[in-house]
Amino acid sequence: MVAFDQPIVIAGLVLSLVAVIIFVVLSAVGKKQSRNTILLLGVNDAGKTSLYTLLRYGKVASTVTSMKENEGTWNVENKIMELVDIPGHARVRYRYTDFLPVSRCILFVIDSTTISRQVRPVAEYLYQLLAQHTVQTQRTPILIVCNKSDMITALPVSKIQPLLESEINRLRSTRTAAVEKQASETDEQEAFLGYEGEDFKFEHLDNNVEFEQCSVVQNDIDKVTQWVVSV
Ligand SMILES: Nc1nc2c(ncn2[C@@H]2O[C@H](COP(=O)(O)OP(=O)(O)O)[C@@H](O)[C@H]2O)c(=O)[nH]1
Ligand SMILES: [Mg+2]
Repeated sequence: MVAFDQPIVIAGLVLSLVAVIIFVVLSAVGKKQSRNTILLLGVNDAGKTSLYTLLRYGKVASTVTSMKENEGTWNVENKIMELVDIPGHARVRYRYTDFLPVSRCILFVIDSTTISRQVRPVAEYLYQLLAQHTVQTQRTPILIVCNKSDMITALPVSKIQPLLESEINRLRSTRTAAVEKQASETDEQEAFLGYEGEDFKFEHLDNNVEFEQCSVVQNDIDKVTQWVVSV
């Protein structure tokens, strides 16, 4: 029989409670701090590896198409971040999902000069990313980096954003129809992106999704750096 009215027992209970609270708080803080990875995603040729090199080494270097991810540290404003450049090839890009739990933010790089022609594969990649459970629950901030703004053929952000929104809208309607057809076979249902009954808009998402244009070859990436530091 335990005597709950004895001071020593009460003190013991209080101490264990305090220990549990401290443990819970510390592990929550630790989890947040451990999210210092910045993911560089996007289809092939967008400029991910060029941006990775520029951020890490401060200079542009020629890149080679690789099937392996690049990983390394980046010191910015006294913070040490982990940069991960995931190859855009459809067969290997799924590996980015391993990094989502530790991702602080995502730089989704697109080539502004080819986006009109490439909007379908780019929107498919982006859709898949936005529908990830971890991206939704952690509300991972995403910057759509509209690269190659030095080229005369580069589309401005004001055109790129609505282009992607209408393509995601199209993808969403075909996917919803497909999911409804299969609903009886699988329980797993993909979260609906945006508001039902309304055309898709990035601002309907819980995530902070922003756009910036930049030129990696001209070392014009200040807006990208500022965004990373601010989120
Ligand atoms: N004009 C222009 N070309 C760029 C820029 N950034 C990258 N590139 C070129 O785009 C090509 C693909 O770059 P890369 O970094 O390998 O793309 P990745 O496949 O996304 O890693 C290379 O030829 C780069 O030199 C840019 O800002 N402007
Ligand atoms: Mg690359």
